[in-house]
Amino acid sequence: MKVALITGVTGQDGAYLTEFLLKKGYFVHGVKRRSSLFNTDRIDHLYQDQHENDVRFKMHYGDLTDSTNLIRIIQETQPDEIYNLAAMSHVRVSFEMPEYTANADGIGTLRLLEAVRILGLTEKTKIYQASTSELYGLVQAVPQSESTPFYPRSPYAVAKIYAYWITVNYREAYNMFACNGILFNHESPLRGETFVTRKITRAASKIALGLQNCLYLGNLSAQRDWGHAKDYIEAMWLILQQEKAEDYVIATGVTTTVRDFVRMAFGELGIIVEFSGKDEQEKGVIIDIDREKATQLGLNLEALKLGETVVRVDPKYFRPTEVDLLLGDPTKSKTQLGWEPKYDLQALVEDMMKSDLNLMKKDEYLKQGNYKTLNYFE
Ligand code: NDP
Ligand code: GDR
Repeated sequence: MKVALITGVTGQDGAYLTEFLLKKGYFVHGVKRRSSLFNTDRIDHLYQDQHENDVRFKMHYGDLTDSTNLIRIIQETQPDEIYNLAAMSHVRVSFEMPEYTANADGIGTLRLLEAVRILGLTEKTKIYQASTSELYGLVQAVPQSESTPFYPRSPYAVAKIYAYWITVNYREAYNMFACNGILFNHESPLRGETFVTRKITRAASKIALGLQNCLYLGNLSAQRDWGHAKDYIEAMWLILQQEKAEDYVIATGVTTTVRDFVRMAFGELGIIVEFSGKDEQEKGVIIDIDREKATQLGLNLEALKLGETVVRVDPKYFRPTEVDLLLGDPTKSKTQLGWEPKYDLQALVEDMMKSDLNLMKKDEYLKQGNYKTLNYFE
């Protein structure tokens, strides 16, 4: 039985990857941080009673900032494959926590590579490093491929560029099977609530149910190449199944503005939103409602009014330095890995909207019964 170790197992990608590897027959070890509240929501459905016989999923307390802990976990688990997904992954927050981000995302990767080397596992253990399209940062060329120069624009991206190069260096210096997946933005119903797509799908659902009046966003003109996390975790696995360790871009090859993502999300509910105004004064207004669809979906038609402003700009969400345009060229991954995404953007938005509308309906129900409802911190 193959053994995988996943850091960041409690995150969006960790959850999908765990499910994927368990289905493939792997034994999966996950590294999770100690927290004062349960932080395993995304993987609770995969939990197995540890006293049963055929347990294939085990969790270990750990942190990318703690070398000895990583060495112990790797020694105990002797993994064939390590997927290093753990990171302080929010770009805007990295401006507020630059030192921690460098430590966890940058040096954390070094700690992991060094642990494998110290333990003499360089021939046995393959390593996947979660690299990112944020490395491209300030646009040098589009579409962005494996040979496009990097120009990071945030403490997060700078930390990840260290992780990228130290992975390449350990591959070259110690002949390790260590690879970078340069993944463009990927989303899903499990996406963290403060990333822009999930913030939009949650808010559109709440507005349609009369639970929120307006959605406040930052830069509406930013363009992202958005795919579905379920497709992207499969690429991670494929990268480690190749004969030779290499780095790959994983992307859809289509880019869209935040503004258009908002339109598509509301569009799923039969609500047509149009934008007017410039910069901080820009706003999104309801210009049409498909009442039949809205009724079918159980929306609150009394709360939805033509001419109502449902999106505004709040400059607090602007970043000190922004990444304006990401558009990936997935030619290498398609030809070499045979990777083909199943979801396009429309299918992704549909999946997220369906899930969040259901979630918000449950929340409305709980609210009516005076039970504890979801957290709304941004
Ligand atoms: P999430 O933010 O959903 O998950 C991050 C995971 O890392 C969580 O399990 C988190 O734990 C854990 N973590 C954070 N800090 C530490 C630490 N110091 N030690 C151990 N664990 C830690 O990210 P995603 O699943 O979206 O992304 C996975 C990886 O891929 C990340 O490295 C991200 O930077 C990278 N990436 C993501 C892309 C995307 O579009 N999603 C695109 C390109 C790269 P907890 O649950 O306790 O917070
Ligand atoms: P990103 O994702 O920074 O690309 O990093 P995010 O969804 O946070 O932002 C995408 C774009 O939307 C703009 N934006 C807003 N963003 C947020 N979060 N909140 C807002 O209100 C808002 N308004 C506009 C942003 O300015 C940005 O241009 C993600 C993370 O998953 C990283 O870990 C990963 O490496 C990259 O994707 C690829």
